[in-house]
Amino acid sequence: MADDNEPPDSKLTRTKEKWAREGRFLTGKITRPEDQRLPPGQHLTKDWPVLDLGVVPPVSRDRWRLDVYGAIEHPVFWTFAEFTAQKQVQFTSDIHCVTTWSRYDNLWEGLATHELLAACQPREDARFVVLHSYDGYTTNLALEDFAAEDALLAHSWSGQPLTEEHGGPVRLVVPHLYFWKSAKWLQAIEFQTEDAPGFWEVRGYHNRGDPWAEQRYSGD
Ligand SMILES: Nc1nc2c(c(=O)[nH]1)N[C@H]1C(S)=C(S)[C@@H](COP(=O)(O)O)O[C@H]1N2
Ligand SMILES: [Mo]
Repeated sequence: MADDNEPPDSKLTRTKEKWAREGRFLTGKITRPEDQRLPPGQHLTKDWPVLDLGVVPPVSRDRWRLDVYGAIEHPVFWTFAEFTAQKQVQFTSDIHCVTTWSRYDNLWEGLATHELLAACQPREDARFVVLHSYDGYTTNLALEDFAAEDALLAHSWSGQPLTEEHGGPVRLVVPHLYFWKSAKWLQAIEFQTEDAPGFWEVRGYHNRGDPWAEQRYSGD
């Protein structure tokens, strides 16, 4: 009989343990005191505005594919069913849009980015991630920001499938950065050794986009 106290000894488990020892991918504190919860220059909204390039790409769950490639040991190519067969999490987090609205307590469900990293295993020299979307949008993130504890690839919001206007079937959610980093209609995730600014980042938005540092535009 298997000993319940014996941890499963897979390559994945060992890699995660190694990352935990190294503190790899940890970006620090997620919860903030209530008086620091709303970043400077933001106001709260109860509704959820739609912001994008104006074209909703027609991608049903049936036709959706996620392609993960680049500086990783194990490229991933998932259908929606394969994606949702991975370990699922529910995270509640706040949205902060660079256009100054914030929305509290959004309940997301999907795949934590650290689970994706455990599956694809970034190479030692991987430092950056580019998100590619079905509408042609791109955005770039440092690997540490992508790997934040509360970041996920979300397929549901408030217990319902993510609507197409908000990026369904699947969008990224990186709560600690401005919302333009949270790519809707996610199609591919590319791991890179060099940084490659995305759609808004080459059009004057800040490369990182930390709301508490008001990193709205390049030069801020
Ligand atoms: N694919 C894609 N993702 C995108 C965008 C876009 O145009 N295309 N716009 C970004 C911007 S600027 C914002 S503020 C949020 C808006 O998400 P929402 O419409 O769900 O509020 O999506 C981000 N992700
Ligand atoms: Mo935005």
